[in-house]
Amino acid sequence: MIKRLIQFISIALFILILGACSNSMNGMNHNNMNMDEEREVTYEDTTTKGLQQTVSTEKIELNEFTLVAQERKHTLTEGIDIQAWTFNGSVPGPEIRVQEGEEVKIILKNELKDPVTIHWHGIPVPNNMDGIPGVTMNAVQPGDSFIYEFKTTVPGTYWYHSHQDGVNQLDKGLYGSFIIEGKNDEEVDKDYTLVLDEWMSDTDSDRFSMGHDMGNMYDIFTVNGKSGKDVLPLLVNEGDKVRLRLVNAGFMSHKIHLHGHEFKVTGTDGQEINDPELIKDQLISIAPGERYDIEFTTDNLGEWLLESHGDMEGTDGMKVPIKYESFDGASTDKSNKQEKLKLFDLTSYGKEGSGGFTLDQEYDLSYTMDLNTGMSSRGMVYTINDKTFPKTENIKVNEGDLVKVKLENNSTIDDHPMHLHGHFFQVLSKNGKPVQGSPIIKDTLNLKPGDEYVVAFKADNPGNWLFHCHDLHHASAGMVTQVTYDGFKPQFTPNPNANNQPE
Ligand SMILES: [Cu+2]
Repeated sequence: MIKRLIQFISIALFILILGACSNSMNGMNHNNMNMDEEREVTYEDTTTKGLQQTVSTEKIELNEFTLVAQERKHTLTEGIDIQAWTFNGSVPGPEIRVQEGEEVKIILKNELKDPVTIHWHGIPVPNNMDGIPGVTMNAVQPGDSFIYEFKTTVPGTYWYHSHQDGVNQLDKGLYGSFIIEGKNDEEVDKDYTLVLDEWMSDTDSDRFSMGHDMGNMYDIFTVNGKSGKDVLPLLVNEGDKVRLRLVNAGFMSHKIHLHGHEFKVTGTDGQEINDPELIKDQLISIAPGERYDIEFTTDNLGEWLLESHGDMEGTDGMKVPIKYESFDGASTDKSNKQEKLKLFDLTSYGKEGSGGFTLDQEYDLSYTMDLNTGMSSRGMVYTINDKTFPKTENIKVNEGDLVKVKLENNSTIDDHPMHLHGHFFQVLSKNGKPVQGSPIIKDTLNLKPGDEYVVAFKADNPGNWLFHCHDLHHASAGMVTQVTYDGFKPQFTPNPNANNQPE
């Protein structure tokens, strides 16, 4: 009660302060993407008064539909309401399910007070559909619309999110899953998508004065927008073949443990894993932006947990009950979130095959990206080859080039989940050791401190494409570069008044 009162007073005070300086804040303009300018965070007041409550996430199986960005009140769990920014009034936004090869047309309508865009994370779309303000389009202004059109060529698990001021807009809920069902997908009885995220229960003014690494500020972990006992259970029948599509929309890695069942990791980032073997009691560590598809057969009647392991304050909230419908006993399964189980190792899993690239073949270009953490007069910065965006050096390619990139994480404590837009890359080696087992094709690759990976891709999608860290606290503090194609001209004229904030 007292805490609520303090919270109320601090929010009220905050609104007053915000009111006093709102003119100067609204006047801020980041259109020239210049990191040298002092960055102001444009948080509005965080009350939920007068806002409509969120609805549950719908499934959209059409190939033409509208996504409306709008503000709502969202209940993470009983007693914890937050001001959310949503697509179609839900957190996550609609689960989009379309067929491989379909042409989709999506109308984005912006009913927020800030500009937004949509980026189709992992889907290789034409450059002008990638949704990057100031790079591929102008941010969609309040009251305006934008039409995205592309063909869904590669089946798999993807997601979409705003790429305007992403560090704040994703935090507020502007994301959803995007499933492209393949012609040759294996039939399953249940196909569930689980979108992971973290939230702050207390948005007091501390967050504005803190540095960019606010890991411990996120104290509520959610699955499909709900935490703890409000997470919807997954209902199964005995003998079901179940597919779970895990999507991490947050800024922290989560180690996920499936209780009571053997399972296979069948895909990552929309790409199949070759001949995956059954494993049990291994933790799938899923980094920001990554996806993992797992499959299991329900051969163990009862009620089981799919839970996050670790000892963060929010860990407890990230638990999904798996309920057999014919089971009427009491669940005997317990959390063992502190147990340090084996971490699933994607670099030695499944069967060898050809992914198209090898370490010793010839490449047209080789780049090195030294990822690091530094200090500047503005606070923490996250650098690529000692530079921050937009001063980072672009990876310049010609169409058709075979490109090899060595990524090194020289930060001492920060993970860097690096995401390349518009292309998949093949992971060839980790810490000097060639990848064993299945070829690994991804669009987001997490580097732990000290990690070094070599990846390769073919420059086959002309445009200007971001390559950045998906801990968007790091991206917004510098860790962004671009893959740029020689001779490519974007099909839009940057509007200096659009407040374009690509990172
Ligand atoms: Cu990072």
